[in-house]
Amino acid sequence: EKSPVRIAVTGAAGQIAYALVFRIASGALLGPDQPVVLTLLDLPQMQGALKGVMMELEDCAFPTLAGMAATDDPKVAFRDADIAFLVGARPRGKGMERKDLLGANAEIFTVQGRALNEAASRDVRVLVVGNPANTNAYIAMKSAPDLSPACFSAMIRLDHNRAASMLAGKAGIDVGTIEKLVVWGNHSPTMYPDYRFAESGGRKLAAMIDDEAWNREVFIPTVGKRGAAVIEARGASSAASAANAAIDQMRDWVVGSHGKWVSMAIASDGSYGVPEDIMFGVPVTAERGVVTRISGLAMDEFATERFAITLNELKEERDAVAHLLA
Ligand code: NAX
Repeated sequence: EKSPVRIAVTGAAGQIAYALVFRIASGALLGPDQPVVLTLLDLPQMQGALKGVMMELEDCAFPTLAGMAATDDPKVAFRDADIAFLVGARPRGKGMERKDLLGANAEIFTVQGRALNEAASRDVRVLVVGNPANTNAYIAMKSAPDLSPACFSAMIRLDHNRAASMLAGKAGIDVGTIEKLVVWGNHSPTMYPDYRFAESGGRKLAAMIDDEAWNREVFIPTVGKRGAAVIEARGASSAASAANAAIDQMRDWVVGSHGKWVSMAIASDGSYGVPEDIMFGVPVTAERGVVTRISGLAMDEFATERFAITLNELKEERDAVAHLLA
């Protein structure tokens, strides 16, 4: 019998968590032989709703769910955590400027970073989903000096999955056959989904599609605005697909991507000219918690331009929160 893996989920009474925690508990993250213990964090006023989520988890009778607890204290939530999904965040309120949003979230992710630093397993793997995800992850990482920067990543997998599905439709291929797709940069409409290197069954997608106008005028903007399109259609933001992407990114990270390129936002080591520590979406492979960046990919003129747009946004976000980290 394997010992349980301790998994913390924040924003656990929210809509993404409502799709996420049941899949984690069912074994969709770590497999049917790996018991998990869930600790669910949300605000004090959400503890009642959280109790309801726990009642439903109980009613699923998942054999892999070895235990669970709810709390409003980050230090309790992250105690000995092996894995943490930071989903909860302050949403943008009416009349709130981007600066205010960054500030409000900086506060949350400073507190949570410190709590991780103090209480989590030294090998914890932290995936930040709550927006602005890249900069929130940067703040959590900077607030956890005793943990390796490699413990932190931000979610760009939903954008990656959205891009893959759209490419599969356009090229008339099965989505599962797509390899070497990249989404660069920030999880925001500035992200750069890039299929210049992508292949299916050994054939280049760029050759199969061969339509640069479609790339620039349809594909990139549609992927970038997909979140808004879902809100428009559903009357609520992406939840099940976001939870699915969180499972995908964490599973590939801690179990392995088996040589397949996946996009992850990780702390920059300076490659591709991204200043160190900025959480930037890059192609990686991963095996048992160790991420290897795919480096040295060529940039043409258009790619350079797109890359700079999303990088500049992340630099601005970093600079806007710098005074809060001192
Ligand atoms: P909900 O508003 O349904 O749930 C958020 C939950 O977080 C609430 O229960 C709230 O009480 C809780 N919360 C707020 N502050 C907290 C704190 N300091 N500690 C613990 N819990 C706290 O939002 P939901 O739809 O679940 O979305 C969650 C976050 O994911 C949002 O920030 C959203 O913007 C972001 N997203 C990120 C995506 C990505 O690809 N990176 C895509 C989907 C999603 O938009």
